Amino acid sequence: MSAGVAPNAVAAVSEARQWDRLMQMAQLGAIPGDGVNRACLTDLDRQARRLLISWAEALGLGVSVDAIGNLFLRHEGTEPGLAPVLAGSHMDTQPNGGRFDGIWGVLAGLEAVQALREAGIATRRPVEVVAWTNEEGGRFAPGCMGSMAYAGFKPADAWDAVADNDGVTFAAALRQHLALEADIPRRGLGVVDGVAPFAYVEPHIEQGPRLESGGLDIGVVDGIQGSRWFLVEIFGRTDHAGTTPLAMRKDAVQDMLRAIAALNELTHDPDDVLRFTVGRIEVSPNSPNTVADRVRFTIDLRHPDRAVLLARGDAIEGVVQGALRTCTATVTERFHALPSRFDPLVPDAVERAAAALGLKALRMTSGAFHDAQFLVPLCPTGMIFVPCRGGVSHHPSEYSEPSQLAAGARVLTAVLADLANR
Ligand code: HGY
Ligand code: MN
Ligand code: MN
Repeated sequence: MSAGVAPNAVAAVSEARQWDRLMQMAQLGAIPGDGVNRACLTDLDRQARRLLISWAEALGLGVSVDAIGNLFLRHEGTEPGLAPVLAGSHMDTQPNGGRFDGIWGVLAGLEAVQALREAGIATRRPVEVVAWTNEEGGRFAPGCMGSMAYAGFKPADAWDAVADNDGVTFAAALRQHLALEADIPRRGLGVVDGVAPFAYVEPHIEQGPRLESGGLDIGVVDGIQGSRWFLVEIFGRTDHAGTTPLAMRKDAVQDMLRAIAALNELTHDPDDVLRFTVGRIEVSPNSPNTVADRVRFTIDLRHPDRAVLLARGDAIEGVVQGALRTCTATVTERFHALPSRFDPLVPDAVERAAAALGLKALRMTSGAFHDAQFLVPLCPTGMIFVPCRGGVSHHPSEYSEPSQLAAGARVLTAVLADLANR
């Protein structure tokens, strides 16, 4: 079914309804500057999920949750046994996040399904809107736990011992979360009864400047660059800041500075393609007049080329160890997502739908990681990007126009009408 075949479903997409739902969600964890701070597996996360479920139930969608908290909203097809088409994203945000990253993809899925139902478009295949658990990795590292567990990259208990800043483990937070959602029907984790999804489509804001600067409406995402996360822990000794000669110190902060300076050299890229970020630093005992005996810092390394990502990432441990002068250190890899390319099925469907709707589209690789990359081994996968102002994301000023988001939802509606009738 081509995009032109479902014009009434596309016409049933409501810009105002989608925007209103987004603004209601943005109230759950609102922070100054129009931002949102809604970490995974918190009361705020559960309030957002309950609000989403209330909209889904009003539509008659089937609601279910799996063992790692992934939430599914099912629109039944005329042939229920067929593999479903999945569409969605995540609902958790960064601590200093915006109103659109993740949540728009979930609400676009709901909007598209509602438009299909209001237009009376029957789909052979079921369509399931999905909200993946812990995509951001801000509270519990790494990100994409829900989609990784669903796709079998890691067992669901792989991160049980990971703790947040308050010492709460992922296992304890998930246990509490599932208990508080005990009334929601359960489903198996991952491919249930051997039926893998037919396809997965993830709408998302671009989180970069290319669409806006090119005056474009839609990003036809055909791949995602690779990401690797590391945790570096440096061990020294506490000493008195006033009496201990510098020559006698085992100062974890000073060795951290040496290690980061050496890592900056390792990751220097004159073409500015490689991404290297130290985003979190913890110092212990964190006292002005005590020499630090322990530092933990994170590394987020990204590159679109597999060989470069592997070579630079594999060199990190040696560079850190070589930079230390008085302390010892451990380097632990916590996230390993190689660059992924999408099967043409979904990107081609997105491109056709954008063209049929008269939207200007660009094929592109995503610089941000997404749950979509973990669905790639399971089924044909793709993403629909819409522009965001100045390319800004992971910041309260993150913004996309209601009309841009509605255009994305219309493309998704056409793509779902296409794929769910294959
Ligand atoms: O970090 C990322 O790429 C994603 O936005 N969580
Ligand atoms: Mn996101
Ligand atoms: Mn994000």
